[in-house]
Amino acid sequence: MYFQKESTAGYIRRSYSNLLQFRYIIYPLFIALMLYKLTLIDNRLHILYVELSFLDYIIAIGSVMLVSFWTFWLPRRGYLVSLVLLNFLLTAIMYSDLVYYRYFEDFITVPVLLQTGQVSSLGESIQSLLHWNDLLFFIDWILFIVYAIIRMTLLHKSKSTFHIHHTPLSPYRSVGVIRRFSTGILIFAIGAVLTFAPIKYYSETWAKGLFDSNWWNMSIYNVTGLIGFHGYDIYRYAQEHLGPEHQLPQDELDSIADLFAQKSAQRTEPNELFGKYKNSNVIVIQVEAFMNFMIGKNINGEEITPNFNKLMKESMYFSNNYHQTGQGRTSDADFSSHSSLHALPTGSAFIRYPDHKYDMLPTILKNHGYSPNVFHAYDSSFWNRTIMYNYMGYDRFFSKKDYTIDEPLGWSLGDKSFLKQSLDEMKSIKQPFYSFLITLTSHHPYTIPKSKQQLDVGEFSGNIFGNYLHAIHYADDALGQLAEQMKAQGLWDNTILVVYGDHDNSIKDKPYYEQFLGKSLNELDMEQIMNQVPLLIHLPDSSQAGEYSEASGQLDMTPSLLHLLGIPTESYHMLGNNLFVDNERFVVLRSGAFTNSNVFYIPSPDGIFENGSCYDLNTRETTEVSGCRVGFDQAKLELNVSDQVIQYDLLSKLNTN
Ligand code: GP9
Ligand code: MN
Repeated sequence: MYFQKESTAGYIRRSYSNLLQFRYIIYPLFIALMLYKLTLIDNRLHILYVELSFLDYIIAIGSVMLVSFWTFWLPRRGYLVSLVLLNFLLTAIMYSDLVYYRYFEDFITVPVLLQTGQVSSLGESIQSLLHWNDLLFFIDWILFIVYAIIRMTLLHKSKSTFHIHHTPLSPYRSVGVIRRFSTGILIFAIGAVLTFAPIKYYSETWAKGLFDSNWWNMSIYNVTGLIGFHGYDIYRYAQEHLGPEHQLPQDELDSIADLFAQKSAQRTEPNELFGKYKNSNVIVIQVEAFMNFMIGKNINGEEITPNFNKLMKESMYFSNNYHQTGQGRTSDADFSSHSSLHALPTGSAFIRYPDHKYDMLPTILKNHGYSPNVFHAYDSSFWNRTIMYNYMGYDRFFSKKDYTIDEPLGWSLGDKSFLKQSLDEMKSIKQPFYSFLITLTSHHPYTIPKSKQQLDVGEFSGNIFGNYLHAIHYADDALGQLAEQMKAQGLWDNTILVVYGDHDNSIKDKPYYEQFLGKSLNELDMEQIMNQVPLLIHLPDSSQAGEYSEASGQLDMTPSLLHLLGIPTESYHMLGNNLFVDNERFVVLRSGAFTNSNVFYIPSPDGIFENGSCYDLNTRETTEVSGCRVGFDQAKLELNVSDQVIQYDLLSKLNTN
């Protein structure tokens, strides 16, 4: 007989040494691998001020233990398989985060996952975001799979010699189960201490208040690490959506109402422009990735945006205008421009809270006799548009299915045909109308066919920056045709035309811009380049034409248009400036950066005020950071109020006058 009776002590000794060999060698290996990958991702992210410290490693070890402690509860084969699967899962999460970050400068969060259509539609873009040396993330997979196969084969063979000990009736088996169970609990407890003790320490010292009023996921990551960030994100989402209805204390509601009253007073001034264009049609074109740095610029003697430059001569051109978008990109630009509220710190308001109450331009105009329509030749579900546009009060959303795809280009229909077909549609829309058009051809990664590349981009030929210039040149051509068609259709003299860019182009490499502009650029230059988008307003009589260099932003569009149309805004809850009154402007970006006419504050990724840079706009050099303190607090207040309004649906609760 091959099995003999074994003493309890002997069994425990043997099972203990098995565990030592098996679990306690494999497990540290698993943790080491995860640490390696977390370090790798942190290096690849290149976030300023965010570097892994000793305590961050402790948090990382703790959080890996927290997500893996339960594997100890499984028998050895299940244990091994689940560690392999966990490795796969965590690697997939980390790597997806990295790719997503390269494009959006943020991590994948629950709200973003609810936009899976979004991520898969990026298609070609995603490919250009994958780098060869990313393979370093996956080298262990092959080794691990080979190891697992060998290990399992060996286990299979050896199992027959031990099978007597695995019968359910064996008293020794329960000893093993208890040991496994208690080891799992111990790992969980150690993991919890290693994770939460340093986070608690951080949040009571330099990261104080971060979890109460976060406006940037990078700051959370800086405290919690990547696994902790995802844990927090899931917790935050569950709290927002599954918990009881949030009740803000009355004094907080009062201070929110105060801020809106203050903003309302600042934007209200019945000057000669108020109502000057009452009942004019309004056409707003939101141009994809249309940035300000190349407006008026040449490459090899050719203008990049000749049509926009021409339009500028008879329009108001706001040359210090900012996009205020966050993770929701195009949808954020749309949201902020129409609601005069800030984009959310995480995800897109279009997706997270489409059903909440906002004072939106299309609804307001509809109530004043306008026909509001929106045009975008792409799948209507993207950015949850179908649902959101319904709530925004549009009569109709003309999406991809409403267009003849006679100029297939990039993601969908080329801008030229898109703008032409949209204007054709407007012939049958009752005037006055409000038409909002979103272009798409100049979308990342900007590869348009050679036949459509009209510029000589010289040294940028074949790279993404050169492709960007080509795509913008094409979009500009489409704008030129639109202006001509408006004239031909008799719309030029009774329509306010607004053109602005939605956000940056996601090309962050400074050398491209230095090469293009022919000068070296400092932090302030780059911050402005990446956040400035052109804004052009053509008034029906071409009046007020000229360059306006005072700061402005997307939140300003709705209050400003309402002023021109003579619609009082006192009762609306808007945070933007009115560009047609003489008032000091304050523009806050979603990152917490802000500017007025004197300073530009660039926050630090760790969220600490003192680590940010306060630039004096006269010298364009940094000045004492304390000079930005008041603005910093105001920016934070405005972002917080906006977030609360959106998240807690406050406009449906606030008194509307
Ligand atoms: C797609 C378009 C692109 O409909 O709005 O969105 P983006 O990727 O720029 O947010
Ligand atoms: Mn966009």
